Amino acid sequence: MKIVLIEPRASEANVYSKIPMPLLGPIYLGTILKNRGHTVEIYKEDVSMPDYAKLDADLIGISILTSTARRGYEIAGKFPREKVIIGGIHASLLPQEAAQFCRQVIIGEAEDSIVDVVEGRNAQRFVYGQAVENLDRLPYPDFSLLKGFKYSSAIIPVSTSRGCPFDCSFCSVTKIFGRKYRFRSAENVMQELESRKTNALFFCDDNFAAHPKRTYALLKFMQLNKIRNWACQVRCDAAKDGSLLDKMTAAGCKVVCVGFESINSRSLEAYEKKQSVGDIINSIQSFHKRRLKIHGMFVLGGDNDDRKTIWETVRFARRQKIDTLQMCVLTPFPGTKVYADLEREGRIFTKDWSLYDGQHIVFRPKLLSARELQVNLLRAYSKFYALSRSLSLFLRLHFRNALLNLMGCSVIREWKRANCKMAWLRV
Ligand code: B12
Ligand code: SF4
Repeated sequence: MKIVLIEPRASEANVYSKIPMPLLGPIYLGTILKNRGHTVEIYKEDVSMPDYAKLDADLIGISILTSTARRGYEIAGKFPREKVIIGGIHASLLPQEAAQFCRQVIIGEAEDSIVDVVEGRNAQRFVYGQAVENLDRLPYPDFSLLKGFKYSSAIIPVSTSRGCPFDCSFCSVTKIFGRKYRFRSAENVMQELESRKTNALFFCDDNFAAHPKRTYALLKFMQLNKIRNWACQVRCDAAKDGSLLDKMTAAGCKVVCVGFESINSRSLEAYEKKQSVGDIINSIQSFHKRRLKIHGMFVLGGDNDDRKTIWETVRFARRQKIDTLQMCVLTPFPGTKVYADLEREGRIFTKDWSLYDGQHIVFRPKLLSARELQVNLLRAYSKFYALSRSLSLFLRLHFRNALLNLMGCSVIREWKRANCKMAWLRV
């Protein structure tokens, strides 16, 4: 059969727009189907837009996040319904909604059900995918299936684990992958890394260091095999283990992406993040001591945040020399505790999913208006990613950060232009 898998384009410019990294779900599924002898093409619309007028396939599979769901349904509408299946995070959270646009929805992890669905042995409207217990048995994702993807110059995502033992109130991860942390063996990951001829890797695990013993074993392999230039996502508790950070640095880690979430301790508590502002500051010092660059991720707009919190966050990021900054507004993703609370209180004012991208306010905040939050967020971003900061970084010979800051400037400009179309938000 000919199968086409599609990752819909992002709804708007975001801090990652210049980094065309695919979701791994469609690549894993495409690889499994290819290994079964099917002909597979994968499109990530942000990388290569299919010619829909000419696109023909026996089956179209669409992978949706909440922010890309609207576009995903639009794509589904271009094909006869009996040819379309939908999966991914948002479809797993709201399967009834997705089912209106396709013949079948796969809920959750789809590796163990995709073949039966594609080959017609499972025709249920809602297919409940099983969590893959032994991740070592999955094939290594084949990126050659992804149309127009410039592998040699791209940052290649690698997933070494699924699930997260925490359960932050705004996060979708545990709703799909569960709280049980499952991980691949160090040997299995290393074999994948050896097959990847690439300059840059991103471990897209939500919590790369959650199982220290496995992480240490993997880092040892990586150091021995001279793997260089990679980034990962960790919680700030990882920095409490100095020897882990030393090993990460020795094994080629360059950037840590850290969910700091807030410098407002009441917000950290409300998000059930189980970390303190002190932990955040200590971790920044520990990361920087090892020359690890920090991509700091914050969430703004919770019930304890006001206008000042936004500006204090930017000042904090500059003072602490956080290298790149992401400030998402609190977004009530369906299935989360935040969604349940705001929905119960009648504070969600739009269910246009394309606005659920962490950049648009979709609910009424408590201590400031939605407009104030949106406008101040944009201004705060402009302040951080100012042209003058690029210049100053450049003059101090921090070329990487200067370049990233310039990219940030350009994304914020694009984003401001898009927002200016909305009269109520004119800034
Ligand atoms: C890597 C990553 C990114 C990358 C690349 C993302 C991209 N191309 O969209 C970057 C850094 C750019 C990014 C950006 C964003 N991300 Co992001 N990201 C991730 C991360 C960490 C890993 C994704 C991944 O590869 N997972 C592993 C694979 C195996 O899982 P999967 O793709 O979901 O696939 C499985 C199933 O869903 C299903 N499936 C998937 N597709 C399909 C298709 C079909 C047809 C079928 C049948 C089944 C199926 O089967 C797959 C195999 O089991 C996830 C967290 C996570 N654990 O998934 C967050 C996550 C997806 N991101 C999220 C968010 C919010 C965003 C942003 C909106 C904002 C932000 N936080 O920056 C932007 C928007 C991006 C966009 N596309 O518009 C949320 C999404 C929540 C939601 N309800 O939609 C997540 C879940 C994180 C979270 N904490 O909640 N992200
Ligand atoms: S935000 Fe991070 S630590 Fe919290 S539940 Fe989500 S993945 Fe886990």
